[in-house]
Amino acid sequence: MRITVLAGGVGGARFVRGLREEVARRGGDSDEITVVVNTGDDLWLAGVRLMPDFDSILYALAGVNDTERGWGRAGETERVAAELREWGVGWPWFTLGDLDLGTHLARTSWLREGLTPSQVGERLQRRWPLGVRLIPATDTEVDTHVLVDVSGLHDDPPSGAPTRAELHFQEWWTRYRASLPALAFRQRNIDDARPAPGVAEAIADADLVLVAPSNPVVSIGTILAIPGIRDALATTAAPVVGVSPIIGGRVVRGMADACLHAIGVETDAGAVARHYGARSAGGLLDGWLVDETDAPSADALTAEGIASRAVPLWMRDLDTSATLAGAAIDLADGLR
Ligand code: GDP
Ligand code: FO1
Ligand code: CA
Repeated sequence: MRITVLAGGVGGARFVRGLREEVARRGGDSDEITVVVNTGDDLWLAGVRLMPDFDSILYALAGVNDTERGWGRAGETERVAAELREWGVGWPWFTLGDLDLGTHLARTSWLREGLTPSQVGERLQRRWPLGVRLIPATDTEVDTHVLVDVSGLHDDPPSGAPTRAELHFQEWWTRYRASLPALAFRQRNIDDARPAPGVAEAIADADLVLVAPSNPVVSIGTILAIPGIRDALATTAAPVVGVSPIIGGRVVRGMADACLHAIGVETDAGAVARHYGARSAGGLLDGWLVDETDAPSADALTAEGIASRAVPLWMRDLDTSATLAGAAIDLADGLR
């Protein structure tokens, strides 16, 4: 069975690890799993290109990730980062670990040789036998920027000082921990972006499309904003089943609630499903998994055209992640 997953970083990585495991347990071929990865978090910093969500999934599937922090490599050291701080290069609040920098240097070197980001992604995957295929959603640089209200940043701002600023998503997220009120998210160059080679085909030719429990705004939202991807999702013969990143009205980790608030969507599993919309009504989803604590919303959503089931959504370890992925496969089977 060919399965294509839309995914962001940590939520995406945990889900895909579970999916790879579940497909293997069912005797299937995990080589038939394609992961379309968000590229909105990407940035140039200290002369190198970072692709944080791609790297989070790459490292997690390779088993070399830092499971505590959720990003970067296990056993990391930060000697180069300390030097960069001395030189005043990069951002002092954004740490480039030594092992991780090796990845960024390799990527940047290949980009300089003329490879596209998706070709670079292919090379990075050759190092570890991931068993699944990762593709960045687009080869165009669509770095997300956040329009923020900075009026509360200083106690006594000079009169006439601007009240708004546009920051790279990473500055808003890591420096300000999403605490500056976000007014809008903008992906640079998004109108000129195209899906990376293989992305539209992976959606069109899939037997099942899964939407990982990833940030609905800056991870999944960015993938969906790439011209051509929504069309591919609307026309694929495969069922499209999503998993809620919200459990009992709260994000499991991170600050996705600040992103949802900015676009006027409640932090609620049902509200996120309605934001994605029923495929039968021009939206994204045929099916949706909510946590058992949100069971009442599953019945309401099913009545609205999004077949929903309540199952345990906490991915505590490989086993619970695999069981969750299995529930998504089973829900899709019931829709065929
Ligand atoms: P990021 O790019 O690292 O922010 O990761 P993603 O965009 O892939 O996913 C972030 C989302 O994953 C957050 O909104 C979390 O609520 C969600 N998430 C993390 N762990 C779990 C989990 O165990 N279960 C579910 N359902 N969602 C989770
Ligand atoms: N997140 C942080 O909170 N602080 C950091 O210093 C940091 C460095 C970093 C370096 C490389 C990388 O791939 C990711 C990194 N992250 C860091 C995670 C990242 O900023 C975000 O959590 C994601 O982009 C949001 O999905
Ligand atoms: Ca991300």
